[in-house]
Amino acid sequence: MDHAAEAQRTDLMTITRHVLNEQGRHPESRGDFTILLSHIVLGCKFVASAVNKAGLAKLIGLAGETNVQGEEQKKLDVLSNEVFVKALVSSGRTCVLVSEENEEAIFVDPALRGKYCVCFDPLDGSSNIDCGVSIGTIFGIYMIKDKDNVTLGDVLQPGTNMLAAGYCMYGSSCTLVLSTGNGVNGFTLDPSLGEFILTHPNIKVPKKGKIYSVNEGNAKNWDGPTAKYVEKCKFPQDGSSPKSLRYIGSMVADIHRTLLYGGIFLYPADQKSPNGKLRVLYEVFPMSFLMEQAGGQAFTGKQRALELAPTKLHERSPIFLGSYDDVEEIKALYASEASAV
Ligand code: AFP
Repeated sequence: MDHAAEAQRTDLMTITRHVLNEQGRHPESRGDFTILLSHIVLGCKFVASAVNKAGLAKLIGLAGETNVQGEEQKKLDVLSNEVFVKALVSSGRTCVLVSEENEEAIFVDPALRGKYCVCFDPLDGSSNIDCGVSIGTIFGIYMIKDKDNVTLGDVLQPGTNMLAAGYCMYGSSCTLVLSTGNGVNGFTLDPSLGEFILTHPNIKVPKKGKIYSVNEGNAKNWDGPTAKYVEKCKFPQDGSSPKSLRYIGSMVADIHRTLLYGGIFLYPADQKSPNGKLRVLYEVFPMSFLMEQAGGQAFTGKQRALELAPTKLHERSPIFLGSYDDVEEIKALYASEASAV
């Protein structure tokens, strides 16, 4: 009998226990973050259950509304957004919320205010809902600067100020990946217990990977460095094997695979979308934070992604993120293009 494995199976590290352990590293902490996280976890469990039941409950289908980016909104998007906004407000620990689904920031009623700001995409990859592909919730957490003088500046902070970030992937299993700035850990929902259990401790992205992930349908509009990079992935000149292409079109799923298997995920700028597609506050920043915490890198084509200083809530940015060495290569291509000008 493997006693170590048996001990692990019966000594369950739930996400709450893990965060309480982390809290021990901050003696001044009063448990506010743990409470906030437990509300986020509740939102994730609700959405996981709704996603699982979607077909049965006939929740799939257009709600007849469009979101701020002009995309068709599905019922699950509306539902997930409502659940997260209510869970975050009722935690009593938040002050400003930014959701992909709301044009304006939500300023929490002063009576319910706490010290955290949360930027989130309640259901990213929603165009994949109808075909059962993995989708997810993405979130990034900041600390408010001054509780009595709350402004948009509290959420328009560079990603380097982020305290914690994570995502929950609703797929063949439901996995919540979290970093509080001390590495990255993955927790899988045990449906029989209703608890997220630590299953992927201390995730490290491989230094170099064998996979590239990009929407190649946009290739005709790419800039030089992106086109050269993808060409190198397919026809390497250094004798190495070509990389494999994997692209789901659901950022949570593509990043989850990249974190575990290594490689690079690209959503570059192109002639049609000079700022790329992905949103800084609730896609680029949280995923870049996680990737760096796992030992990888995140680059915009010009700078370290987390050093961007957003000026608009729904701002977009090109993004290249993944294994350290793979991102180094694309950085070198952009640097040589800049020096050639
Ligand atoms: P949807 O929420 O509209 O499905 O968009 C998903 C997403 O924001 C992100 O999750 C994907 O990585 C990216 O867009 C896919 O974009 P393309 O469809 O242009 O490849």
